[in-house]
Parts: sequence; structure tokens; C-alpha cells
Amino acid sequence: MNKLDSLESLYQAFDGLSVEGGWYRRTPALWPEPRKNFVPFRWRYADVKPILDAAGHLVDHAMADRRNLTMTNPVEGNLYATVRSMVAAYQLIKPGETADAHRHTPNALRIILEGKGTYTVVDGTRVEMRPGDVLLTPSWAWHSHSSNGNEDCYWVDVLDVPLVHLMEGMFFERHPDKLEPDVVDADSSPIAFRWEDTLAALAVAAPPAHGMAEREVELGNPALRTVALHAQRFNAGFCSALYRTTANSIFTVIQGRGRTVVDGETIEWAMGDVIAIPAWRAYRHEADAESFMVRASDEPVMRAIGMLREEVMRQSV
Ligand code: GTQ
Ligand code: FE2
Repeated sequence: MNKLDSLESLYQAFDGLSVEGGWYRRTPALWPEPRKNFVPFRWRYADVKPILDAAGHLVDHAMADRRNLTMTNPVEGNLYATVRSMVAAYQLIKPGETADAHRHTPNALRIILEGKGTYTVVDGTRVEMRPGDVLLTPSWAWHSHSSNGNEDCYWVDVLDVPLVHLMEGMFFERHPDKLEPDVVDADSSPIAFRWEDTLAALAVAAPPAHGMAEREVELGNPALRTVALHAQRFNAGFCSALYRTTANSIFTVIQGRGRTVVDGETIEWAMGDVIAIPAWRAYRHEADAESFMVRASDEPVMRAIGMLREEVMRQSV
């Protein structure tokens, strides 16, 4: 080996050893606070529904495990995730259809927007999915969806797939018999949060200390090991406190309309829309009509690794 007596020879010595001088990197590895890479974004249900309907005619379940439309954050270089740790997707099941059983290590949940008569089977228990309900599919639970009603059923899926990608923990398999045998029906189940129960809980809830909503209840504690769910209510004219958290969030509008101001930018929303609020973005909500949102966040992950920081900020106009 050459004598390492100059910077030039030092850097040459790196070659082939897969090492890099920490002082020499072009991009820093540490920075003072969360960077703005994933962007705040809103997907309009009104834009997506006609596309899902068309896919309903053009794409049947023989072509795809699920008829879903992924909400890809428009930040440069991103091909999949909605926020860093989670992905959201709209999904449609038409009358008489079945999405076969499979299981995967990613945790999943579904927030039902429209349509009755569709059921999800999770580890052998069949529960109906009704508008406003939130249904859980924990990691490695078998799940299939099927409709025996006469309404199209639309919902929003949220999964921790990007986190699983990061951690290299992906396993996935299809059920050998396509569907689980020996299914039992249940109306109430630990995996189902019913809309009427959520409404009743919100009616007696205290205003949350963080001021992010008029009323808030947590669904589960947390709902999934990696994802927390909070149902929030806003009365007409309500304006929430300016707030930021290191947790990445995906909001689904169950009912109502209004806007979210995030980093000074205004995002209008209405029923069925999905809003991505990445980590450490300051935001507040304003409701024009009585509104309900479900917030899915990676709070449990942030808490578990000691990285949950929240801040209620001085209200700015
Ligand atoms: O319904 O099982 O949006 O496995 C993505 C992956 C939904 C599901 C998605 C899935 C599902
Ligand atoms: Fe799945």
C-alpha cells in the first residue's frame, strides 16, 4: 500500500473498502430538526372515484389482489409512500365481488366511505364494513373482502408498508384455498370501530389539550402496534390550534368540509378526501360545516423509539 502521507492518498485508500470519511460526505447525516422532504398534499375523493369506477369495469380481481389506487406523495423520487412510514389507498369492491384472502407483515386499517353489504374477514371473523367504520387488519392476520349487497363499497386503506420496507421485514402470502374456511359472523369485534360508537364517544369527550380538534377520541390504544388512530370532530366555524408533531399523519375526511393551513399553504377538503401531513409541519384545521376526520399516525413508533415531540404553537393568522 502507498504511504498515506497526503489527503489525496488517504482518499484513494478508501477505494474498494466501502468506507467513507464522515468529514468528507457531500450530504450531511445529521441536521438540526426534521427536514421537509415529503410534502403536505390532499387527494380529492371526487377526482379519484370516477377512476376507481372505471377500474371497476376494466380491472377485475383476477388481475389484481386488490383494486386499489395508491396515494403517492408527489415529492421527487418517491414511487409509493403517502408519508414516510405509511401508504394510503382508495379501494373499491363491487356487488358480488371477492378479494381473496392473503396475509402480510404490514399492519393495515380501512376507513369506510360509502356502501353497505361488504364484509371483511379477518382471521376467520366476518364483519360488515359500514360507512364511518374503521376496521383493523393487524400484521399477519388473514384477510379477504367480499360483497353480497347491491352497493359499491369505497374505502381508504392505510398500511405501514413503507416502514416495513425500511425495516426489511416484508413477508406476504396468498391463502392456499383462496378464502379462509370456517368463518364466523360478528357484529362487534376488537378489529371493528363502529361509526355510531365513535360518534357517541365524541359526544362525551373532553376537548383535547393540544387543541387540534374540537373533540377527539383515540380508537384503540394504540389501534395497531405501528399506527395510532384518532377520530376528531370539528363544529362549523371551529379553528384548531397551530400544532406540529414528529409523528407523520394521514387524515381521512369522514364528513364535512373545510381547510387545513399547513406551513402557510391552504388545502381545501371535503368528505372522502385524504390529507398527508408529514412530520414537523405546523398545521391547523378550519371547518365550514360540522366535520369528522380520522387521523392515522405513526405515533406509536415515534413513542417507542423516543422520538415523539409535539408542540402547540402560538396561533398565527
Ligand atoms: O386490502 O388487503 O391498499 O393488502 C394494499 C395492500 C389493500 C388489502 C391495500 C393490501 C390491501
Ligand atoms: Fe392485504
